[in-house]
Amino acid sequence: MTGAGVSAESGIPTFRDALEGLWSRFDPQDLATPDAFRRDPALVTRWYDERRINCAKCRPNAAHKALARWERHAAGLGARFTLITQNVDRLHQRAGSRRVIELHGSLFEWRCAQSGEVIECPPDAFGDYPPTTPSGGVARPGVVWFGEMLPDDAVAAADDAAGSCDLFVSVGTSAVVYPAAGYLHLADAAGARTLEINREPTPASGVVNWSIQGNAGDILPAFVAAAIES
Ligand code: BV8
Repeated sequence: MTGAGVSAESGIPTFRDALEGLWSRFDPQDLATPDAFRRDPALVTRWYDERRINCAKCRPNAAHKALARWERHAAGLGARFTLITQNVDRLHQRAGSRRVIELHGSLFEWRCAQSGEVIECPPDAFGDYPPTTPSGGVARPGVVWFGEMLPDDAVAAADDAAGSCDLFVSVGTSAVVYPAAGYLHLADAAGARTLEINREPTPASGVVNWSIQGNAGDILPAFVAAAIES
């Protein structure tokens, strides 16, 4: 399972990093909520659209590519590999990962907040905020906000993978946002070995079998290469 730390080396700020420029006066947790969207849909949709445009300009890093390599190798062995991500930047898919469970949705899927109709995103910024939809509603990003339920299909797939794996690896996450942070504990309780790769200690560090501190972009490629070539 990956968190924003896996995309940090691609230039995408994590929630923990102070937001830059216009957004530096905001706490992302105050913007990533249905209440914030109801209060100021223009501000919230502008923030998400700027993040969407920034993510589209960023490129997958060595950590994303190592996970895609691991998935291809597992497929070749007929072994199961499941990538669960909290990230909304679609960099795993751009790195070649085929099966990605997006627990928190995606910046690249917007829908009408009234009708739920999925709308097409322009290649560049929407420009008007909040964007309006063909049915005359207001568009929202297809991400899961704090206080919103995670998509049922993603939860079911993540439950199944975490509950039946031999090894659960948590990479680049502060392990404080639930229910995502619970999957490591679910895997541990189901008998999996657990590994954490993160730049700093987290609440999961004392639970896992192994905790490696450092950059995902350095550790994951080395770990996957060693596993594949061993
Ligand atoms: C839910 C999408 C049921 C949006 C995100 C009170 C009321 C309501 C809910 C709650 C409540 N109390 C608790 C909750 C539950 C709440 C929650 O967990 N809150 C936390 C803050 C305590 N969860 C929810 O609301 C979830 N829904 O519970 O529904 C419900 C419904 C109603 C009422 C009650 C319950 C929904 C949570 C999803 C929120 N959406 N993202 C967007 O992107 O804008 S979460 C978002 O923040 C990210 O997706 C990520 O998962 C999370 C944390 O962000 P970051 O810290 O940036 O990232 P990350 O955690 O990955 O940390 C980065 C780590 O990487 C750091 O440790 C850093 O050291 C490390 N790192 C940095 N660089 C590197 C690195 N590591 C390695 N290499 C590097 N180079």
